[in-house]
Amino acid sequence: MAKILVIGAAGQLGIDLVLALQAQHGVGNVDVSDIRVPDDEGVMHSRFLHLDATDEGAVHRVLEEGRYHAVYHLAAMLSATGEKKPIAAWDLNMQSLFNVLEAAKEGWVERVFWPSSIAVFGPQTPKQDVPQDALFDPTTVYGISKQAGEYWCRYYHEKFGVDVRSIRYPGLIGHRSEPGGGTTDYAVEIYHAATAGEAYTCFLRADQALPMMYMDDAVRGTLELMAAPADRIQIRTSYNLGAMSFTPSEVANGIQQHLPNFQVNYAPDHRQAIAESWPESIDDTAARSDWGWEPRVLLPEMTSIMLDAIGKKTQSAVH
Ligand code: AKB
Repeated sequence: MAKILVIGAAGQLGIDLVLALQAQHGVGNVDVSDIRVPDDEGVMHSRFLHLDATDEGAVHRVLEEGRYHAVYHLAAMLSATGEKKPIAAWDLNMQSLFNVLEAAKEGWVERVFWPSSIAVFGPQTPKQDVPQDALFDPTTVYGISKQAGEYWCRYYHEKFGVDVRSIRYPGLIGHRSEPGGGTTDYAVEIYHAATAGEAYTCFLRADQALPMMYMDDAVRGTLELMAAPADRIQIRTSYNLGAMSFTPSEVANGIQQHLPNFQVNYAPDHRQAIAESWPESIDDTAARSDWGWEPRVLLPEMTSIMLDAIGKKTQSAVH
């Protein structure tokens, strides 16, 4: 069985992706690394390597020794935190990507996955059904780093034959892991507040629509992209991937169908300006036709899944 490494395994996507990779390839074939220990027992069944993704020597040592078939490089600083630490965000997001791309260029890794984001788009991008090659004008350091990273991925593919694949994720919503420093984090926090019987104060406006995706769809899409034959991957920057688009008030209404007393207040903060600069919905025709992408879970089903799963977790923590 081919060996796999996930860099940034302690993050929101990392935890879910590792669990899916373990199920698909066997725990012993998936190594996980991060600068902090992942807060998930299942993830920690894999071999854990303490790794600073910006440390070129350390990353190269691990990849040269590991000879992994695939590396999923997820370490990044997201949009909201990145605005507080712009230079640190740029350094982490770019240096870590170069470290992995260079290792792949050396032939130590066969296939690389690197996440991009809807943050590559900006105020001048159309708001609805953003095409794959829309005008990019990112306003955040995170978005600028993702846009630059996309072109570096394509550069390493075209110049050096590196098999690097990427997805522009919308906001991701899952119940197994906590979000960390993004503008779309409200869409996870709101479910935790609701199941705890608390009111939620949303940091975005009630009517701010954004593209979103249920975590299991995002993980499945990632694995499908990575399993596709190389000649199906026509886009070596990053694929648009859509699922659903909703506003905070639509999520709140959905939750109130299950928990009628749930209350939401709105106190938009600095993240509102970031959200406003992003599109509301995504055209993912290329992903659908190149490698068969199709979302499965939409808002009503996701709401039931999230409330149920977080509720059960809370109950088992109490008992
Ligand atoms: C963020 O909000 O920064 C991320 C993203 C959309 O890439 N969730």
